[in-house]
Amino acid sequence: MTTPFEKTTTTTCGYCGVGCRLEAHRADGRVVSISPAMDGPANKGHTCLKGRFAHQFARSRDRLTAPMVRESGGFRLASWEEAIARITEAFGKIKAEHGPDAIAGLASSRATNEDCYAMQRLMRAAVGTHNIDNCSRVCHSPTSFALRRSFGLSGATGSFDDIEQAEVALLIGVNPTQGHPVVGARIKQAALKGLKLITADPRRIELADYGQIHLANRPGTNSALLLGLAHVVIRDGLTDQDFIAARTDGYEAVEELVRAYAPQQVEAITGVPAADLERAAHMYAEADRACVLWGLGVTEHLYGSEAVQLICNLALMTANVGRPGAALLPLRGQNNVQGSSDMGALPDTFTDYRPVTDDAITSSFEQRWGVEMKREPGMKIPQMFDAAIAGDLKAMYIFGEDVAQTDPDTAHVTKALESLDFLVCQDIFENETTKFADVILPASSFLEKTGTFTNAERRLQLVEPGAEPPGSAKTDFEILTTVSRALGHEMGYETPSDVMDEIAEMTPRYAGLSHERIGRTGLQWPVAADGTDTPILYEDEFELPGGRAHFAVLPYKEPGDSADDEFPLILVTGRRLEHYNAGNMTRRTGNIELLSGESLEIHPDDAAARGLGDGDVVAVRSRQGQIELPVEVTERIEPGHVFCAFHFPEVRTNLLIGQSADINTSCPEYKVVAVAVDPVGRAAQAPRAAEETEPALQTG
Ligand SMILES: Nc1nc2c(c(=O)[nH]1)N[C@H]1C(S)=C(S)[C@@H](COP(=O)(O)OP(=O)(O)OC[C@H]3O[C@@H](n4cnc5c(=O)[nH]c(N)nc54)[C@H](O)[C@@H]3O)O[C@H]1N2
Ligand SMILES: Nc1nc2c(c(=O)[nH]1)N[C@H]1C(S)=C(S)[C@@H](COP(=O)(O)OP(=O)(O)OC[C@H]3O[C@@H](n4cnc5c(=O)[nH]c(N)nc54)[C@H](O)[C@@H]3O)O[C@H]1N2
Ligand code: SF4
Ligand SMILES: [Mo]
Repeated sequence: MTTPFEKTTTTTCGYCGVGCRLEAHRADGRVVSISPAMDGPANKGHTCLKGRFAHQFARSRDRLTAPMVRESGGFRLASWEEAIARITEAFGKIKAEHGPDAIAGLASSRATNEDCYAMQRLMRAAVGTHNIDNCSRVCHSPTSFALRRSFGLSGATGSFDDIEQAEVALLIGVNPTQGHPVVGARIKQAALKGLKLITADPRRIELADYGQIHLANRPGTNSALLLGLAHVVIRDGLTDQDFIAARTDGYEAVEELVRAYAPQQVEAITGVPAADLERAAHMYAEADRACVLWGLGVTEHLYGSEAVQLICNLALMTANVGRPGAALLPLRGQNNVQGSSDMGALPDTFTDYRPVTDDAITSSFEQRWGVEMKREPGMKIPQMFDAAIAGDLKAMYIFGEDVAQTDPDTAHVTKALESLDFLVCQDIFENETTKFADVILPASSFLEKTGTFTNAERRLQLVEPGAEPPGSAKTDFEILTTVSRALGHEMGYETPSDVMDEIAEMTPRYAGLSHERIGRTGLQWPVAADGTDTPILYEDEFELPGGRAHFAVLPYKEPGDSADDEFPLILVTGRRLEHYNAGNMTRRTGNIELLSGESLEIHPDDAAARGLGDGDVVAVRSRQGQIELPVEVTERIEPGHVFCAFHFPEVRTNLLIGQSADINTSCPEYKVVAVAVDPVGRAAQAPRAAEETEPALQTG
């Protein structure tokens, strides 16, 4: 049986940074089914259960379909004119009384490059402040910082295709079969064909079963592990001295530093048996082509950015960078978190990470936009919340981010949002954050807009609409350009393609980008004026002075929190296959039947010590706050540790997370929280659904 679709549009998945190319099939004016595009360079004809099935959210009755404004403690529907007038009035008053820096904005890493560029322009040119940030702050900002320090550019050095070309892959603090399932599947396939895998994770992730060596290091000890690997590589003469001499600086000091990290010493810190560390170092360094993949298990730590620099060290000393099959692949999280940062939705940089402190750069944007701007960076997200509580920040414009659920220290975030005089939220659903809004603007989902996303391989791919936004909702592009015009700054774009043309004009490394050139298969930046793109970075030179990469000399330091008598277990937070971040989208699809609530994973020994069985409800208490949820007793997790996700607003996981954050980038230490776990009662049923219900999701 064939379904009579009205139309099929090829687009790019709006969930994760893999960037699968999809065919969206339309009937009755709506996207009713999705299938993989066979020529997608990242997915090669595959998708995961989110990309393929989790599009019902777009048709959900809960979608925002008209603007809403606050009135006598609640919300009422409003016209676009009234909603926008409230924004211009409030922003105008605050600017007049307190200056433009009393206003801040957040761009959405779920939205397109064009939307994010328009958002940073709105804040910089229409409002007049560099107070603009995006959620890469709480995700891979340490990766960006470290790659720029060590190699020069903020992006993966190669492509997913390098996975199949590698002999060995080291996966550290990343769980691709859950977070990036299509890449997870590619790794599995490659492993079955001979790719050797080393996994490093306190939990035994699924890919450990496909690998040769699993290193179950304690949370927060990655740096010690990486220094230990470097110790063995150097001690056993496995370095590439020609590469080090020709292309790098600073190696001698690293040789000196790693002497203190002999395998026995590293075992004492990390819990990883010395013999396993030795084997892993040899496997990685003896391979002709080795990749490293990492994720939040590396970045969301007090010294996350330093750990990424130590990954770069390891690749440099073995010459595993700048060649096919030898790539550093940070698995960036959201569909466009690479792009939102590339586009300058950051308080300190314009497009391509060029600093606002650089007079020539800022002048060029001043001329283009006809405004004047400061040469000092604006506030990062945590500084915005602190400033709101201190009374210095009066208004925020939050575009596609649910900070009241996903940012750390929920009590602090909600206090900050309450402290604001005025909050605008632009989203596709009401969420925990919109509860604090004064104006809510109804936007479009990725299935209803035109533009581009940049995936974790630096690849820009087209997004094309399969349907119209519901009701009087508008595309993010239309909303942002209209608000900017109302604030007195005409951006002058007719379509998102015009935005891309400006990005290319203003950014030498993106000079050859245009929607037309991006076409069906995408382009990986840098893109030269003639359209040549760059699947592999640094083949000849690094993008640092003299073209040389930089070794970092960074000793191991302890994580910000540690277990003690009162808080004897370490909580690691992360994600689950069925749900996505704040869950606002996946909770409104059939995925809710696959997983309807959160549970705390606990090892059988720790459960027995507390008299806990599957489904028992516990109170989890940290130095910061307390939540309640049922337990799942499992050997997936090591004794002494517990794990839960943050996809369900009723659980409020982030009440437990404190203010501790990466020293260089303020990325929260989501991965190490000392907690006490005590029984409070017995639940009727553990939330994980017993049956396999996936077929029920096939609506198309
Ligand atoms: N299904 C689904 N997919 C998603 C998302 C989602 O919510 N749901 N979110 C997207 C986003 S925004 C992101 S950023 C990515 C994240 O994807 P990943 O980077 O894979 O993120 P996590 O699963 O949070 O953490 C990865 C692993 O780090 C481990 N870990 C924790 N602490 C340490 C440590 O100190 N050392 C080591 N070596 N490992 C540690 C955890 O046990 C976990 O298995 O996923 C994206 N994809
Ligand atoms: N405890 C704990 N907390 C974490 C993490 C963790 O590992 N542990 N991980 C952190 C990480 S890595 C991340 S990236 C953050 C993610 O945190 P968020 O960015 O807050 O989460 P998302 O669910 O990705 O998306 C936010 C909002 O975007 C809206 N949205 C989606 N598409 C569009 C669109 O096209 N237009 C508009 N206007 N809105 C849209 C959704 O409805 C949703 O409300 O969470 C962080 N929080
Ligand atoms: S792997 Fe990521 S990009 Fe691909 S379909 Fe799944 S969520 Fe979408
Ligand atoms: Mo993320």
